[in-house]
Amino acid sequence: MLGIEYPIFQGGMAWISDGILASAVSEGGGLGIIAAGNAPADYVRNQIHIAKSRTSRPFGVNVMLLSPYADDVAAMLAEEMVPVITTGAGNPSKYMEAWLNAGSKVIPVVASTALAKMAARVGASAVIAEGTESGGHIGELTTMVLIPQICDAVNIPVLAAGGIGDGRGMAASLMLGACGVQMGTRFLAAEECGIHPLYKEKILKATDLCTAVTGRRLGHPVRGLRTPFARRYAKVEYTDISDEELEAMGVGALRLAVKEGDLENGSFLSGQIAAIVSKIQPAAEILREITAEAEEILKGADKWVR
Ligand code: TUI
Repeated sequence: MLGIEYPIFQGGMAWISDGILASAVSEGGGLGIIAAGNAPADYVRNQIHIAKSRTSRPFGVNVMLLSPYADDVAAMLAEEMVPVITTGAGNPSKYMEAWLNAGSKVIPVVASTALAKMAARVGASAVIAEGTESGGHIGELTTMVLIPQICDAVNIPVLAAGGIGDGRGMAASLMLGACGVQMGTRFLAAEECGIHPLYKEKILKATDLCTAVTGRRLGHPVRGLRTPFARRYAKVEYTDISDEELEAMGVGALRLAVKEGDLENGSFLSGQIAAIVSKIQPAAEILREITAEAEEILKGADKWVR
């Protein structure tokens, strides 16, 4: 459907997934995805031009639907004719007609069967079902329970996301009914990922219990590493602090992590799978390695069959 070699998407991570990372993943045979995050449309357009200058293979752009610039970014994407548009943190229905008319394939990230069905009804080409193991803004259900339920709910292809970081996760996702995967955290350790070196180091050193969820009180639960910032936030989240003050605490923290490596004040978003990310390597090698691991496991799966 997409003309890619490996059924692996690189998740659109705000401030992180730029034209350089996305083009490296696409050149390597996966689907690289530029994250719009909270950025203005001109920034995203520029990243699209960077990606187009570095690869002739298909790539995608992720629209973060809570962004104040979501309308502008959506309109810009209809002009730029990007092969794939993914969406996150909301319902993309109001943009579907414009994007489909522009010839893009639209693949929303969903965390429930209700939104998956709606996406299919309004013309999505596939959905990415993202479990609560993932980093960033998360839903309630785990990948293990979400994937089969979404597969039963819709007749379009399903990709699995959340908690997948190697060939075991990929093979398991395929067994649950997915036809591909999206990974974010593993690509934080790609050579072409431009995050601050201290961010990479924190991912490589992470252990199983290193992430925590904050932001539930404001309705936007977000998973990240347990850092001083996350601990300060968690400490005041259920006090009498106002919503406005709480909201203000989060502003800029993502940028401080990604660009400055600010260990004290940065918000280092990460999925629960960070502990198995153990080396920095080129994006293309990540794609080859994970696919080879998954193939090996799937070939050996007949040991379970009489
Ligand atoms: O969107 C993400 N991950 C993100 S977005 C982000 S930036 C941010 N900024 C401010 C507040 C919160 C986040 C960092 N990481 N992943 C895709 C995703 N979408 N996960 C869960 C959902 C989701 C949840 C509920 C999608 C739709 C939904 O329901 C919407 C509806 O209207 O039914």
